Amino acid sequence: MRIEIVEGDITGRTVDAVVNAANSSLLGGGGVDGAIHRAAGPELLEACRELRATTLRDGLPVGAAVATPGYGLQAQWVIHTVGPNRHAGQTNPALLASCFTESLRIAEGLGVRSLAFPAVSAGVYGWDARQVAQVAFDAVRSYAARSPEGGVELVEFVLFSPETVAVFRSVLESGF
Ligand code: AR6
Repeated sequence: MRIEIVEGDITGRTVDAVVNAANSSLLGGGGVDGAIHRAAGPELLEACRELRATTLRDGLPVGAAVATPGYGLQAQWVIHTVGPNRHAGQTNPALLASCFTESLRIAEGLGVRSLAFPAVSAGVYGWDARQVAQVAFDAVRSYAARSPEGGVELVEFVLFSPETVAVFRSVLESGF
């Protein structure tokens, strides 16, 4: 499994799946969630509403992940995950690690070969980008070690700001 760091907007990535940093309602929001919903179009919200009306009546728990089609995106799939909200006292890194691990597990089940993650929880949810990078790389590497035959070949981290790119690069290069 290759890890790459990309600066830019995750909605334009040509990968099999993009991960959305959603909230438990799955009904949209700001940040990367808003951008993905705008780019994918209204069918994405319809698909999320359908999930809420059927399998996810209480919402998507923190650390869990679920897939919908990508609709207007280049990506075939959107994998929605809910990061821990530091402002709500959710400071356990295992919850954040679970977002990456669960997204990979779902991606593998869908036959996804390339996957793009944003910096889950590093925006509105208040986590420090360095800690997100450490948890994310650790989770991805542990997953790859446990699932050496897994189908996901490329994991991109698509980061909006040059500052976040620099932080992720330094963590990756330091071996964290
Ligand atoms: N492409 C890549 N990264 C982006 C984009 C984009 N288009 N837009 C923002 N980011 P956030 P969270 C970066 O707040 O902290 C939403 O309202 C952003 O700069 O999107 O997990 C949800 O509905 C930051 O580095 O996600 C939830 O309520 C990173 O993506 C809540 O925010 C994550 O920031 C989730 O908060």
